[in-house]
Formats: sequence, C-alpha cells, structure tokens
Amino acid sequence: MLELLHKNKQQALSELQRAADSTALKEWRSRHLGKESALMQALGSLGSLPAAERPDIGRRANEIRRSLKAACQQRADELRRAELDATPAAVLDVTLPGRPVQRGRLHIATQTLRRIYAIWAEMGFQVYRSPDVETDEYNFELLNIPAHHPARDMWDTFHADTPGVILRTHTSPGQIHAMREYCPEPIRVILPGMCYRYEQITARSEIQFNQVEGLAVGKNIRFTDLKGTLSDFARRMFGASTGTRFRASHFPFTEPSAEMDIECFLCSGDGCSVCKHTGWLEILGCGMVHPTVLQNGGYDPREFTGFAFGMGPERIAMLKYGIEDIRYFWGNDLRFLEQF
Ligand code: 2NL
Repeated sequence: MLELLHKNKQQALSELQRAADSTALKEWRSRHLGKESALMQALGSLGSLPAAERPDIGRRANEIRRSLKAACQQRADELRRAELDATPAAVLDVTLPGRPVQRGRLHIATQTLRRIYAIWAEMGFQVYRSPDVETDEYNFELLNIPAHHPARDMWDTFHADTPGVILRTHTSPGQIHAMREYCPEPIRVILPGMCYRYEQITARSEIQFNQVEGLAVGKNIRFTDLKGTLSDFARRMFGASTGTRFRASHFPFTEPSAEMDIECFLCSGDGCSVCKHTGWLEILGCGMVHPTVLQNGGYDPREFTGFAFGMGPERIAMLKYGIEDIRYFWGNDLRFLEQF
C-alpha cells in the first residue's frame, strides 16, 4: 500500500511539471487530489485495513496529500508569472483614464453651519458647546419657562427615564451654562448643536434639527446693537445688498422680542413662491435677554444687558438651495447629499 502511494506521488509530481496552463492544472488536481483519486480512495478506505497498519498508512497518505497540494500551488504561481511575463507591453495602456475615486463631502447642514461659524467668528463670537442631554431646569425653568407656562406647548419634549432629564429642545440651556461660566465677564458666543422635539415628522418639521443661537452680554448693549449685528450677519451670509426688517414677536426668554426677515434673495423682494409673494423671508428670532434670565445666569440685570438670537441652519439651507422637504437632511439618500 505504502509503495503504491509513493509511486502515485512520483507520477503525480512528474505530470504536474508537464501541466502547461490553468486548464491542465485543474485536470491534474481532480486526477490526483479529487474524490476519485487513488490517494483520496486510500484515505477513505483506511477503516478496512488491519488496525496495526492504519496509523502509519494514514499518516503517510496525509503527508503526500499536503505535499501534492503545496506543489500544485507552486506550479499555479509559476504559470501565472509566466503568463504575465508573456503579456506584450502594448496590452497595458497606461494612458487609459483611471477608475473614478469615490470622494466623500461635507453634509449640507455641516457646510451651512461652518459658514455661520466663520461669519460669527469674524464678528468676535466664539463657539460654545454644551450637552444634548439636559435637565428640565436648564432647558425650561432658568429660561423663564416654568412648568405651567403656556410656552411649554411650543416644545414637545423627549424625556429620559430619570425624572427631570430630557433631550434639549433648543440650544438655549447652553447659554445659561455659558453665562454661569463667564459671569461677570462680558460674553460673545454662539451655540450650535442638534435639538430634539417629539413632533409629527412632516416636510417642514423634523424630530431632530440643528440650531445656532447667539448671545452677547455686557454693559450698555442695546436693541440697536442687536439690529446692527444681525443685519451685518445677514449681509455677510446672503450678500452685501441684503435688506432686513424686524417684526415684533414673543419669546419667554427675551423682552422685547423680534423676528428678522431678509429681502427674498430669489426675487429681490418682487414676490415669488418661496417668499409666498411677500418679498421677505423669515431667518431668525431674537431679542434682548430677559432680566430674569440674566439673573439666572449670574448677571445683575441693573448693570448688564444683552441680546440673543436663534436660527435654524437647515431652514437657511432650504431657502438657499430650494430644498422643499426637511426630511431629506437626515434620510441619508446619496442622490440628495451628492448635490451639494
Ligand atoms: C428661534 C428663536 C431665539 C433666543 C433664541 C435666548 C437664550 C437665552 C436668553 C435669551 Cl439664554 N434668548 N435665545 C432668543 C430669541 C430667539 O430663537 O426662532 N430660533 C430658531
């Protein structure tokens, strides 16, 4: 038996050297290592051998199988190398264009956020980061929105299992953190970040969205500072000739409060479908920081004043690029994302 296996091995190795291409190699493999091969038959019939011979023959047969496999792999490498060497240089056309490389890009919300940061940085406002998970106290109470305030209806909230722990519904709680950290120094910060509201998702409202709020606190800051600074922001963001107007509004954390509109950049104020034929687009909410909120931040409202504002970068991007549905932002559809 051993002798037979050995003879087969020699035969197989010499045949292997004559296998001249991959087809021949495949045939060789099935002849000498396939199910029907003498070697595999011998391995399969070990059980019928006398027990004393089994271990020795089994071990030898396995050794032979391993060495035939290795020899086969080596021959395959040789043939592949020979094939490559034989390829005429002309077949490799180095002037052909390369395969396009897939390039990622910044999300449209990130691009808009970065433009907003850059403009506020030019005006001396630094970015202040605060957590997405907040307490009821910071998100509402300290912002002059007590538990039974009707304004709480405006912010349908995600609550954690722990009572009093919520996902922030606006970035304003960060302003309290900033004031308490910097008091009694003057402040100029913007607070960007994701906010969460437990709402019906529609083309116009999402349960998560970015907000950028700003806050300036100091001595002798007046409503004219607010108007001038925000109008300047609008001109830097939307173009040097952009007109602005302020309309009275209401927020619990500012008094007085206002909303800023810009002249529609699509129709230059003539009226179109985007500005609903008013010639104006609402861009942000703002106001003078409420004395109660200043006090909660640690500032004496008899000595300090401040202005604050809040805007939605997704809304700004929607106006700028004519995006009609806010759900595109977090839908992860590359056909949308690739356009920017
Ligand atoms: C909007 C309106 C606004 C503020 C946010 C603020 C924060 C503090 C004190 C005073 Cl701590 N104000 N934030 C003020 C006015 C408006 O946001 O429509 N945002 C999208």
